[in-house]
Amino acid sequence: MKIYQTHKAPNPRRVRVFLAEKGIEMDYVEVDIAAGENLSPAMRAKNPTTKIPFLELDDGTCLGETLAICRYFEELHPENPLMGRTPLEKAQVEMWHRRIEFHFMLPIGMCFQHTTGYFKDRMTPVEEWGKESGKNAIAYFDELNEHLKESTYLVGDYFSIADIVLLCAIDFARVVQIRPSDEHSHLLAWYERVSARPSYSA
Ligand SMILES: N[C@@H](CCC(=O)N[C@@H](CS)C(=O)NCC(=O)O)C(=O)O
Repeated sequence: MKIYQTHKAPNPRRVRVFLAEKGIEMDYVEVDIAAGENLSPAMRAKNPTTKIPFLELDDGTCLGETLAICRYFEELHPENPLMGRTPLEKAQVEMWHRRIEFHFMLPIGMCFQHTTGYFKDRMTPVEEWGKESGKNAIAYFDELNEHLKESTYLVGDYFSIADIVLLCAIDFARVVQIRPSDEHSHLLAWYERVSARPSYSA
Protein backbone atom coordinates (compact mmCIF):
# COMPACT_ATOMS: atom_id res chain seq x y z
CA MET A 1 0.00 0.00 0.00
CA LYS A 2 1.07 3.60 -0.44
CA ILE A 3 -0.07 7.11 0.35
CA TYR A 4 -0.16 9.86 -2.24
CA GLN A 5 0.81 13.10 -0.59
CA THR A 6 2.57 16.44 -0.84
CA HIS A 7 5.17 16.60 1.89
CA LYS A 8 4.74 20.25 2.85
CA ALA A 9 0.92 20.23 2.85
CA PRO A 10 -0.87 20.05 6.23
CA ASN A 11 -3.37 17.21 5.66
CA PRO A 12 -0.79 14.61 4.64
CA ARG A 13 1.26 15.62 7.67
CA ARG A 14 -1.67 14.72 9.91
CA VAL A 15 -1.48 11.17 8.54
CA ARG A 16 2.33 11.00 8.81
CA VAL A 17 2.28 12.11 12.46
CA PHE A 18 -0.54 9.66 13.19
CA LEU A 19 1.41 6.78 11.61
CA ALA A 20 4.63 7.82 13.38
CA GLU A 21 2.80 7.74 16.74
CA LYS A 22 1.69 4.20 15.91
CA GLY A 23 5.11 3.15 14.59
CA ILE A 24 3.72 2.24 11.16
CA GLU A 25 6.09 2.40 8.17
CA MET A 26 4.57 3.64 4.91
CA ASP A 27 5.54 4.19 1.29
CA TYR A 28 4.72 7.65 -0.05
CA VAL A 29 4.24 8.94 -3.59
CA GLU A 30 4.98 12.65 -3.84
CA VAL A 31 2.37 14.65 -5.80
CA ASP A 32 3.09 18.21 -6.96
CA ILE A 33 -0.22 19.94 -6.10
CA ALA A 34 1.17 23.38 -6.99
CA ALA A 35 1.67 22.15 -10.56
CA GLY A 36 -1.79 20.52 -10.53
CA GLU A 37 -0.50 16.96 -10.73
CA ASN A 38 -3.41 15.92 -8.48
CA LEU A 39 -5.84 17.12 -11.17
CA SER A 40 -4.56 14.85 -13.94
CA PRO A 41 -6.94 12.26 -15.44
CA ALA A 42 -4.79 9.43 -14.05
CA MET A 43 -5.04 10.84 -10.51
CA ARG A 44 -8.75 11.58 -10.85
CA ALA A 45 -9.34 7.98 -11.83
CA LYS A 46 -7.85 6.91 -8.49
CA ASN A 47 -9.14 9.80 -6.40
CA PRO A 48 -12.11 11.73 -7.87
CA THR A 49 -12.00 14.55 -5.28
CA THR A 50 -8.38 15.26 -6.37
CA LYS A 51 -7.41 16.14 -2.78
CA ILE A 52 -4.42 14.64 -1.06
CA PRO A 53 -3.67 12.59 0.94
CA PHE A 54 -5.19 9.38 -0.35
CA LEU A 55 -4.29 5.79 0.39
CA GLU A 56 -3.99 3.17 -2.34
CA LEU A 57 -4.20 -0.46 -1.20
CA ASP A 58 -2.40 -3.28 -2.99
CA ASP A 59 -5.67 -4.38 -4.64
CA GLY A 60 -6.13 -0.87 -6.11
CA THR A 61 -8.77 0.29 -3.63
CA CYS A 62 -8.30 4.01 -2.93
CA LEU A 63 -9.33 5.78 0.25
CA GLY A 64 -9.44 9.55 0.56
CA GLU A 65 -9.98 11.92 3.52
CA THR A 66 -7.34 12.26 6.21
CA LEU A 67 -9.64 11.15 9.00
CA ALA A 68 -10.82 8.05 7.08
CA ILE A 69 -7.22 7.03 6.40
CA CYS A 70 -6.35 7.42 10.08
CA ARG A 71 -9.47 5.47 11.06
CA TYR A 72 -8.36 2.61 8.80
CA PHE A 73 -4.99 2.36 10.55
CA GLU A 74 -6.56 2.77 14.00
CA GLU A 75 -8.74 -0.27 13.26
CA LEU A 76 -5.86 -2.27 11.76
CA HIS A 77 -3.51 -1.39 14.64
CA PRO A 78 -5.64 -0.78 17.74
CA GLU A 79 -2.62 -0.83 20.05
CA ASN A 80 -1.62 2.67 21.21
CA PRO A 81 -5.08 4.07 20.36
CA LEU A 82 -5.17 7.67 19.20
CA MET A 83 -8.94 7.95 18.69
CA GLY A 84 -10.06 7.25 22.26
CA ARG A 85 -10.00 4.30 24.68
CA THR A 86 -13.50 4.41 26.18
CA PRO A 87 -16.89 5.35 24.70
CA LEU A 88 -16.74 8.77 26.36
CA GLU A 89 -13.14 9.42 25.36
CA LYS A 90 -13.87 8.41 21.75
CA ALA A 91 -16.71 10.93 21.69
CA GLN A 92 -14.53 13.64 23.28
CA VAL A 93 -11.76 13.04 20.75
CA GLU A 94 -14.28 13.34 17.92
CA MET A 95 -15.75 16.48 19.45
CA TRP A 96 -12.37 18.20 19.60
CA HIS A 97 -11.28 16.87 16.24
CA ARG A 98 -14.37 18.38 14.59
CA ARG A 99 -14.00 21.64 16.48
CA ILE A 100 -10.38 22.03 15.39
CA GLU A 101 -11.22 21.17 11.79
CA PHE A 102 -14.20 23.52 11.56
CA HIS A 103 -13.08 26.42 13.75
CA PHE A 104 -9.38 26.49 13.02
CA MET A 105 -8.02 24.33 10.22
CA LEU A 106 -10.71 25.16 7.68
CA PRO A 107 -10.49 28.95 8.29
CA ILE A 108 -6.69 28.74 7.99
CA GLY A 109 -7.10 26.87 4.71
CA MET A 110 -9.56 29.51 3.46
CA CYS A 111 -7.21 32.30 4.52
CA PHE A 112 -4.34 30.61 2.65
CA GLN A 113 -6.30 29.87 -0.52
CA HIS A 114 -8.09 33.19 -0.74
CA THR A 115 -5.31 35.61 0.27
CA THR A 116 -2.34 33.99 -1.51
CA GLY A 117 -3.99 32.88 -4.75
CA TYR A 118 -1.90 29.67 -4.52
CA PHE A 119 -4.61 27.70 -6.35
CA LYS A 120 -5.86 30.51 -8.59
CA ASP A 121 -5.48 28.21 -11.61
CA ARG A 122 -8.36 26.09 -10.22
CA MET A 123 -10.47 28.43 -8.07
CA THR A 124 -11.45 32.09 -7.74
CA PRO A 125 -9.80 33.64 -4.68
CA VAL A 126 -11.98 36.11 -2.73
CA GLU A 127 -9.53 38.13 -0.69
CA GLU A 128 -12.08 39.53 1.77
CA TRP A 129 -13.26 36.01 2.59
CA GLY A 130 -9.65 34.97 3.13
CA LYS A 131 -9.04 37.87 5.52
CA GLU A 132 -12.26 37.22 7.42
CA SER A 133 -11.39 33.54 7.74
CA GLY A 134 -7.97 34.48 9.13
CA LYS A 135 -9.63 36.69 11.76
CA ASN A 136 -11.96 33.84 12.74
CA ALA A 137 -9.02 31.45 13.12
CA ILE A 138 -7.14 33.96 15.32
CA ALA A 139 -10.25 34.45 17.49
CA TYR A 140 -10.35 30.71 18.15
CA PHE A 141 -6.95 30.86 19.91
CA ASP A 142 -8.72 32.40 22.94
CA GLU A 143 -11.08 29.43 23.26
CA LEU A 144 -8.24 26.93 22.91
CA ASN A 145 -6.13 28.79 25.44
CA GLU A 146 -8.97 28.77 27.96
CA HIS A 147 -9.57 25.05 27.49
CA LEU A 148 -5.88 24.15 27.79
CA LYS A 149 -5.63 26.05 31.06
CA GLU A 150 -7.02 22.95 32.78
CA SER A 151 -6.03 20.26 30.31
CA THR A 152 -2.66 18.74 29.34
CA TYR A 153 -3.98 17.77 25.90
CA LEU A 154 -7.26 18.54 24.17
CA VAL A 155 -8.84 15.51 25.86
CA GLY A 156 -7.51 15.60 29.43
CA ASP A 157 -4.17 13.84 29.85
CA TYR A 158 -4.71 11.69 26.75
CA PHE A 159 -2.75 12.58 23.59
CA SER A 160 -4.99 11.96 20.58
CA ILE A 161 -5.62 12.61 16.91
CA ALA A 162 -7.29 15.86 17.97
CA ASP A 163 -3.90 17.16 19.16
CA ILE A 164 -2.38 16.06 15.87
CA VAL A 165 -4.83 18.08 13.76
CA LEU A 166 -4.29 21.16 15.92
CA LEU A 167 -0.52 20.82 15.78
CA CYS A 168 -0.49 20.48 11.98
CA ALA A 169 -2.92 23.38 11.54
CA ILE A 170 -0.95 25.69 13.86
CA ASP A 171 2.28 24.94 12.02
CA PHE A 172 0.62 25.48 8.64
CA ALA A 173 -0.90 28.78 9.84
CA ARG A 174 2.60 30.31 9.78
CA VAL A 175 2.37 30.56 5.98
CA VAL A 176 -0.32 33.22 6.49
CA GLN A 177 1.54 34.77 9.46
CA ILE A 178 -0.98 33.47 12.01
CA ARG A 179 0.43 32.16 15.28
CA PRO A 180 -0.59 32.21 18.95
CA SER A 181 0.66 35.26 20.84
CA ASP A 182 2.34 35.40 24.26
CA GLU A 183 -1.03 35.91 25.94
CA HIS A 184 -2.00 32.37 24.85
CA SER A 185 0.40 30.89 27.39
CA HIS A 186 -1.56 27.65 27.95
CA LEU A 187 -1.81 27.02 24.22
CA LEU A 188 1.91 27.72 23.85
CA ALA A 189 2.71 25.31 26.70
CA TRP A 190 0.56 22.67 24.97
CA TYR A 191 2.48 23.36 21.73
CA GLU A 192 5.80 22.82 23.54
CA ARG A 193 4.54 19.47 24.82
CA VAL A 194 3.23 18.10 21.52
CA SER A 195 6.08 19.41 19.37
CA ALA A 196 8.60 17.68 21.68
CA ARG A 197 7.20 14.26 20.68
CA PRO A 198 9.34 12.27 18.20
CA SER A 199 6.38 12.14 15.77
CA TYR A 200 6.64 15.91 15.29
CA SER A 201 9.29 15.54 12.58
CA ALA A 202 7.25 13.01 10.55
N1 LIG B 1 -11.06 16.93 3.47
C1 LIG B 1 -9.77 16.55 2.94
C2 LIG B 1 -9.01 17.81 2.55
C3 LIG B 1 -7.74 17.50 1.81
C4 LIG B 1 -7.12 18.75 1.22
O1 LIG B 1 -7.72 19.84 1.18
N2 LIG B 1 -5.87 18.60 0.75
C5 LIG B 1 -5.18 19.70 0.12
C6 LIG B 1 -3.72 19.72 0.59
S1 LIG B 1 -3.55 19.87 2.35
C7 LIG B 1 -5.18 19.51 -1.39
O2 LIG B 1 -5.23 18.39 -1.86
N3 LIG B 1 -5.10 20.61 -2.17
C8 LIG B 1 -4.95 20.52 -3.59
C9 LIG B 1 -6.06 21.20 -4.35
O3 LIG B 1 -6.96 21.79 -3.73
O4 LIG B 1 -6.00 21.14 -5.59
C10 LIG B 1 -8.99 15.71 3.97
O5 LIG B 1 -9.27 15.85 5.16
O6 LIG B 1 -8.10 14.93 3.59
